[in-house]
Amino acid sequence: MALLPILEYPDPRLKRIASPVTVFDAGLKQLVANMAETMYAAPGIGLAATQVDVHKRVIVIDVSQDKSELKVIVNPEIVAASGETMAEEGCLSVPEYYDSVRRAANVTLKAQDAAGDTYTLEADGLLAVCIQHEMDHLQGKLFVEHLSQLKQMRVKTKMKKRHREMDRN
Ligand code: GNR
Ligand code: NI
Repeated sequence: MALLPILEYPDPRLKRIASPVTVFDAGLKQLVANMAETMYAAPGIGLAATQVDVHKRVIVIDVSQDKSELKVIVNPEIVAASGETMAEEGCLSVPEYYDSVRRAANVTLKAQDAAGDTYTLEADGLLAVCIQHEMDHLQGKLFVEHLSQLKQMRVKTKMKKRHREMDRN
């Protein structure tokens, strides 16, 4: 297994649109294992392949307290959504910035696992929010793009400062 570097906003590669997975091979299982290890190490509750510069429709999520409920989500589709929620979000690609985003409160997800088997999942609470956050990544969209232009400008400035400081060290 391996830890994968996570792209940070405003890296243009975070804007790429991921392609559906068509081959369910050992390489996919390796990617999933590496993404899970990277998510747990970060630590985060979700990770989209886009964030590790792999532009395929692959997500890992684990919202459990004890890291015991890894969900592998390949080729996700939201087939039903209802309600509305505003929750504070963060993103491994936008470190140290948190803000509230409006999302559907309940989603029904259709997806495949790493073996290619199709399943459906009904989610609410943090899991529903995380699914929507990760699926945005696969479309090249970050949670900060749900915020006002002024906030986006401030985040971009803050991130550029962070990267300048990182480059100095
Ligand atoms: O670790 C993460 N926490 C989080 C909290 C609230 C809403 C969404 C998330 S996802 C984030 C990890 C990440 O950046 N996934 O893309
Ligand atoms: Ni994110």
